[in-house]
Amino acid sequence: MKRVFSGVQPSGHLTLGNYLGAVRRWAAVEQHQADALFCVVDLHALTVEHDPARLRRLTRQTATLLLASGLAPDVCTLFVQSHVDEHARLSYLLECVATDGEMRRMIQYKEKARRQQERGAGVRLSLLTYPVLMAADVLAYATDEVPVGEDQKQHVELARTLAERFNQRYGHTFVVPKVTLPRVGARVMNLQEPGSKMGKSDVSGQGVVRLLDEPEVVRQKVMRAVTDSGPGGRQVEYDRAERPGVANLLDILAACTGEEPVTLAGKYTGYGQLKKDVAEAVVEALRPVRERHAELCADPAYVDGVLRAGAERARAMARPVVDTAYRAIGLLPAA
Ligand code: AQP
Repeated sequence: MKRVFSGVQPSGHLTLGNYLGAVRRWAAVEQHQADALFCVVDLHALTVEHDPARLRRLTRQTATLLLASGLAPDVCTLFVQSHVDEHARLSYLLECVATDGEMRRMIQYKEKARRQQERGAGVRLSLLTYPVLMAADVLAYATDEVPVGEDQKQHVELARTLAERFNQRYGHTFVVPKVTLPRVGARVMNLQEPGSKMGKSDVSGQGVVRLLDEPEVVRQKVMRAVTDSGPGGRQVEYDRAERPGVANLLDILAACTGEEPVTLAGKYTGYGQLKKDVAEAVVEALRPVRERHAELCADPAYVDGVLRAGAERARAMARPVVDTAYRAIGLLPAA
């Protein structure tokens, strides 16, 4: 059976982008067709300014939301990254095969470093090395496939490069993983700035639909979404380059209904009805998640138990792979 690994950062409240781009598919498909591991990657959330109490809260909330989205602990392994030491152990070895230039080329590093500088904050060294830790997350489990949204594609490609380079220099140690993207919803854009992706650490929040937003808030955000004016007037057309706001709404509706964005575009004569339908489709898609989240919040001991068992299983899988890498690179095993 193939092995699948993917993660989500507890760097903010989970968004519709995280759900349509990744989590929904993990629950509906990946966990049933593979030996699947899903991880709340809390160490990654330390790469930008953070508040310790908020991080603890968000780590628990993220794990609870993953369960609420349908991850089933009897068919997949759900755990918190910092509970398994092997990630940090392997990351250092991979830093010894990665180069400084490779890190500086990462698009997400450039964007996040710029944002930190604009805020007057220093850029943490861990932001630069974050893709190496992500490679360690994936490689420690002999992962075959990494299902992610489009923004993470470059990082998975780096994990492939590092695995191949390590194997070539020190002998076959790592499985070389493949990235898999969803057919629709791979890149959900911010409703207020359709040129930028919908990200959970966006501070203004008006363009970001969060999984726990009340239905009224979801409706308001969708109804206020920026649409496009241009040569076609207010005609509904699916054109990502010329009409990114409308294309984003059609992509979201397509991801919720299973129809094609181009087909959907043909059904509308104006933006008003399109927005209403998108709002209702999103409210309905998120309703079961919000309801299950409320039930799970009433039973924190259950969530703790899932994470404890998940970390134990994950540790048992990662340790032999990481020990092999330590030996392969030339480190003397402890007597
Ligand atoms: N807007 C998006 N559209 C489609 N997929 C998305 N993902 C994230 N945003 C979108 C996918 O969700 C999974 C978990 O994401 P992550 O926690 O690794 O964080 P990220 O990619 O850095 O995304 P965020 O939510 O924007 O977080 P911040 O703002 O903290 O950077 C991944 O599979 C990702 O592709």
